[in-house]
Amino acid sequence: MATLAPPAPAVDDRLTRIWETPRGIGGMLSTVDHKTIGKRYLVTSFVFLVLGGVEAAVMRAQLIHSNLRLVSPEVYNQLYSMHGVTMMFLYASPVLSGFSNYLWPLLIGSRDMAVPRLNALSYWIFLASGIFLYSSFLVGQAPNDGWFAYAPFSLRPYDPGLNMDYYALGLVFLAVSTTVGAINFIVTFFKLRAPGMSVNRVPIIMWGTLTASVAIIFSLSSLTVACIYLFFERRFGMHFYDPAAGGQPLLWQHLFWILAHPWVYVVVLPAMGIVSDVIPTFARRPLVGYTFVALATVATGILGFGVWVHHMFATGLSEMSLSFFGAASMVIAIPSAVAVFAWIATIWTGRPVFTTAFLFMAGFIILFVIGGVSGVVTAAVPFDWQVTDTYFVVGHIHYVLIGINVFPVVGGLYYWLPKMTGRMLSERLGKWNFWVMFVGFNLGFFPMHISGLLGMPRRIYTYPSGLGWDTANLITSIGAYLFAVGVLLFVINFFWSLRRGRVAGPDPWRGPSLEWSTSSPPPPYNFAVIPTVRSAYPMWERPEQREEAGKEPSQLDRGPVLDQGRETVGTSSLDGEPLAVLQMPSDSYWPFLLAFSLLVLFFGLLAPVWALVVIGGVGLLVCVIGWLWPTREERELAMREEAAA
Ligand code: HEM
Ligand SMILES: [Cu+2]
Repeated sequence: MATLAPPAPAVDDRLTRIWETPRGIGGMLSTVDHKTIGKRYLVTSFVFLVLGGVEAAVMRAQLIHSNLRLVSPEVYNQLYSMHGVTMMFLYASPVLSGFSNYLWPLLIGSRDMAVPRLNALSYWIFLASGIFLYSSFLVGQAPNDGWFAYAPFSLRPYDPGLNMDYYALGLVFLAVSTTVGAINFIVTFFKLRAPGMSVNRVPIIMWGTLTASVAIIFSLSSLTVACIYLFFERRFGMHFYDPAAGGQPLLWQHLFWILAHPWVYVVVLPAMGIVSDVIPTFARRPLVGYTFVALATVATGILGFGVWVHHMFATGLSEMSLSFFGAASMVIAIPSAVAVFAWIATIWTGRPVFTTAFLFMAGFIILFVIGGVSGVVTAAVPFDWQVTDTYFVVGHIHYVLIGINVFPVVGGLYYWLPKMTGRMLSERLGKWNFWVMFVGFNLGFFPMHISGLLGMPRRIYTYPSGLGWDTANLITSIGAYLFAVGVLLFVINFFWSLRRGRVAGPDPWRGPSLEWSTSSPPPPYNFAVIPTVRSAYPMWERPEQREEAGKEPSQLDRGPVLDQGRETVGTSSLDGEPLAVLQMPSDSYWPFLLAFSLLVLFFGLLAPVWALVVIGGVGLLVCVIGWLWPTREERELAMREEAAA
């Protein structure tokens, strides 16, 4: 079974046959390959970024000048609400799942994620819930109460359409996907790392995604409960939030922000991980303070649970809790500062190569500091009272979200797309791409702080002239459009590279980690042999280092081959000691069918058409049973194992 020599070409063929997904629609719907799923996540979330961007573009057209009537107030409400929901839930977090899904097995020398079928399920549900939420535009009733959907506005008497039913059901639906994805990441992190890859040797993006996944497991149920309550209150006349009937509007705010503040870290920590992994390649040296950055990531995730009330400073809570949550919100800046110093020190002491990917990471550091400062100042309660619900906050959240998510994401794509497609993007167009985005972004979003300080409230569809807001809004809109041009340049560069890009080869950047040891794009089985890892930067071990007495080198081309079926090595949680050969599942239609049943079920609940609910429910049951029903091979395997025992 396990051969220890470099494998012959015949082995490659055999592995390809074992791991390849058949072409055609059947293969498309049944594949569980993490690389395909990762690319789907990336493409789908980019489509949502563009949709959210179109909504933003309409808003910025409406606000470019005072007293415009391009869209009605009702449409404007739907635009900013769907913009927020899209960007937060359908773009910012799924795009990072795309990176992690594609990259993790390649970073840890594995052949797939730990639970590939759940992985496929999480993608299909993500897609289905996105379609569900966006179908609301077709009936002209998109969510219209902001992404944080405060009660009592979201209750039936004040908002009678389907709008907030879409919101409540859509987010419960999407939560299934997110939860399943998080479980997959956590198990993969602890069980599938290559032999020898102890936890202090994993790339930082894995710490980011692990922390985000744990945060999701602990907090997402809070939003799910909040949305179920909301749906019950709207549909069945229960009273959770309506004060007239003894409900508590603040209950919604607590439940929402207990998820939504950690969510900020869900959409930034893996992105910060991307930065920590890309900077060393172009600074040509290991990350300064690896352990501190990893610990800072985890610390941020933990502290992130203790600050949600800073979104509620203006709600009349007790002074004691204001002081506590204000202080906690300041403390949480400390681990972020640790990471900033580590990045700067890495660049400072390295020999930076100014590629496009590097520029995006360096630009990110600047935006991160600005967004961090405008965040820390709002942790001071009296200041927050002044700026809450003004454009100052809109400026702040975009520095954080675009600065810490979009910039690392685009930079990360410049870095890893050559691995995914086998082709380089244009560096020349890339430089334009960066500068247009960077200038456009600052031009667009910095003046928001000023209009906010001048008192401009957020979520208004227009404003009278003569309040001193006109110039800032004009500049903001121009900057926003320039930024959009920057994103467009990226899309152009991507399509250009697919046809004209230089062939990348396995390791175009001389990267340090395992993904660069395999071809671009990687074969279906990722690695012909499972590597053994002895350092955090296995591709950077110098030959003389390998021969140093007592220093065991990493082994990238010798090791277990595992070509008797879909197999990979399972290792111990901390040290990465090999424990078992794991059987990985085959492709399957069940995840797709299950997601589809859920879609039917959710549309049934929305309409409400109880027949659809029943059909969807029965479909769900059939899928679960079919999924768990052992195949013939699985039964045979079980019998063989029993016989051996
Ligand atoms: C071209 C890029 C973008 C532009 C021009 C833009 C513009 C805007 C504007 C004008 C608002 C305020 C609407 C209002 O209060 O009346 C807004 C809100 C918001 N944006 Fe963006 N945005 C962009 C990208 C993003 C991205 C990438 C994210 C997240 C990753 C994001 C997240 C949000 C959130 C969470 C809100 C709050 C929505 C609410 O008040 O319910 N935006 N955006
Ligand atoms: Cu917060």
